[in-house]
Amino acid sequence: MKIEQAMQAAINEQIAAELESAYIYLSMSAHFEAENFPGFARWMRLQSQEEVAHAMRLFDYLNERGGRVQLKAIAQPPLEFGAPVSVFEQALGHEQKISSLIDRLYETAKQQHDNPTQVMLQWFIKEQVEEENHVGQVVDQMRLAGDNRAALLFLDGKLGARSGD
Ligand code: OFO
Repeated sequence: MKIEQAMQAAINEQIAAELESAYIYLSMSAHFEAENFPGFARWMRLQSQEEVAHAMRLFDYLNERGGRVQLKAIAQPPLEFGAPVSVFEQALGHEQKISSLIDRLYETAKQQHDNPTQVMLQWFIKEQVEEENHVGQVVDQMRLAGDNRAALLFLDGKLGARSGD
């Protein structure tokens, strides 16, 4: 069954939100490069790539359902994000916002009695739990490190070891 217009529009909004996430994390990566934290920069670059993959998952799904992908304008991300702890706090706040968008999308799918979209979105609901948990753990570690440069460099090395899968 071809996807309804309202559902299609909501998925297109979510594609834009995921690409906006990618753009924000890429800017955070650039910020860390400029601040000489190559490990944090790599972590954010990989995070950005994950967001593109999320957008593409929705892109492919919409096409599979006979919908029409419509790409939207993406806002320019900030240039500077402050101290490392603040960057990760902003990333956590952003993930919480994305989780509520996914929840809203799921509600729309329920109202539309669109079962395939509900099933597809269950992957995203699980993914958001993981994302919030991962970023939340980094925030906790950053808060423990505080202004201690040695502790921050240790964390930089640790986060830089993140694998690219
Ligand atoms: Fe796409 O999970 Fe983050 O935003």
